[in-house]
Amino acid sequence: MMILHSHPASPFVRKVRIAIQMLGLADRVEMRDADVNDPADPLRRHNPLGKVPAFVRENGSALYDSPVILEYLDHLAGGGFIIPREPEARFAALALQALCDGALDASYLLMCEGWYRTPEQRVARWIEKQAGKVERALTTLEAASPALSGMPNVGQIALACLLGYRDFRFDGTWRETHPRLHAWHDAFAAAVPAFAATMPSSG
Ligand SMILES: N[C@@H](CCC(=O)N[C@@H](CS)C(=O)NCC(=O)O)C(=O)O
Repeated sequence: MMILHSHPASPFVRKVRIAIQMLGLADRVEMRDADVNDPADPLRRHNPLGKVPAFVRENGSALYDSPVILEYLDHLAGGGFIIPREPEARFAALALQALCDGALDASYLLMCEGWYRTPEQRVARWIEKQAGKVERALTTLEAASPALSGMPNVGQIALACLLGYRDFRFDGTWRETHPRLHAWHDAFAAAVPAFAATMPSSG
C-alpha cells in the first residue's frame, strides 16, 4: 500500500487526490492526515520540508512535491494520461501547472499572513505583491483558458484546484470578474467526479 500524507484543506493534496481517482489508483493509496505544525508528525520523516502532499511509495521511498507525485502516478498508470507524451502538449500542460501552482503558492502565503502574523506585523507591500501574482495569473488564464477534452492533464487539474481554493479561502471573488474561467470551472466539475469528491474542508 502507498501512503499519501495529506490535509483536507490543501489544494496541492487535492491535485494528487484527483489524479489518484482519475487514474483508478484509489485502492492502492492510503490517506493519512498530517499536522504540518507538529514536529512529531511522521510527515517530517518523509518530507524534510514538512509540507503536504508527501507520497510514500511501496518501497518506502517518499516523493514530493505535487508535480513530482503527479508524474509518478501517471507513470504508475502506464504513462501519457495526465502528462501528454507529445512534446508541445506536454510542455503546455507543465507550464499551465507551474502557473497555477505559483498562484496557489501566493494564495497560501496570503492565508499564512492571517495565521502567523498579527495585524501590526503585516506589510501591505508584500501582501499586494502576492495578490498581484494571483490576479495576473487569473487574467492570463481568463484570456486563454485551456480546452477541455478527454482526460484532464496536470495543468488542468492544477487550474481546477486553484479555482477551488479561491472559492474555499477567498469567497470565490474571482467568479464575477472571470466569466470564461467560471464556465471552465463548471465544465471541469461536470466532467471530473473526483473534483466534487475532493471538496476542501478545514479538517
Ligand atoms: N510546491 C508544493 C507546495 C505544498 C504546500 O505548500 N503545502 C502546504 C499546504 S497547502 C503545506 O504543507 N504547508 C506547510 C508548511 O509550509 O510548513 C507542492 O506542490 O506540493
